[in-house]
Amino acid sequence: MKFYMFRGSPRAFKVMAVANHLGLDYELQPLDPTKGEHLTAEYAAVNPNKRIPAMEDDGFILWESNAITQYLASKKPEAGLLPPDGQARAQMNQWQFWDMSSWDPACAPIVFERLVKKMLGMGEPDPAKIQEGEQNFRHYAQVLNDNLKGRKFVTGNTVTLADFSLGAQLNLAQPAQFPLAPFDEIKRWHASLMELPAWRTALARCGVVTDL
Ligand SMILES: N[C@@H](CCC(=O)N[C@@H](CS)C(=O)NCC(=O)O)C(=O)O
Repeated sequence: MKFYMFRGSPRAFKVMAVANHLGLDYELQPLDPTKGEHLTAEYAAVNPNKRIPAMEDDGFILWESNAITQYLASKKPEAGLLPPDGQARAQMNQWQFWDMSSWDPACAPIVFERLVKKMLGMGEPDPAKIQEGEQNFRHYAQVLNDNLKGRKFVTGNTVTLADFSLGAQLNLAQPAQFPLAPFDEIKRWHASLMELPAWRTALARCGVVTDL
């Protein structure tokens, strides 16, 4: 199994962390965004969106990070990352959809302004975009923080794919200066994810944007 990725990408990180948690073997195919290696015709044949991550498993190709995590988890249902029960599964899906609709788009503009622009030589952060991004971030962080009250993990007391999906962006909290100060539940939860061996191994292999 092969994962196409950028080093430092939280979306690639979550796929790697889930594979680690499940004990699945994989190889990495790093692409260099500073050289536009994701924009080639060869890569467009893998992911026509020209984005990472993407996965190849014995000729089967899949893109969209959360879809890849579900595919991986379905290989090892006994691990419990993809709850089998209807309501528990639906709740897990709810948070993974919320990740794509709300949380990832709230985090990404701050990461872009503070980290990606620097990496790609695109100039200084735009203060107006940072202000707007931080306001949006606070709105969604409040939703997540409130949900985590009384729960160890996002959907209850066991870890699921929702934790891998939502927690991945927080690896960038310090370098991207996410305004996390009032959100103690999020900080507590992310610290517990950082203790997972699968999380640590993925961080070591994937790095963060600032390592580039
Ligand atoms: N919803 C997609 C987003 C993929 C995405 O935007 N990936 C970024 C890197 S983290 C990318 O490839 N950006 C390259 C570009 O926009 O040119 C997923 O979760 O897989």
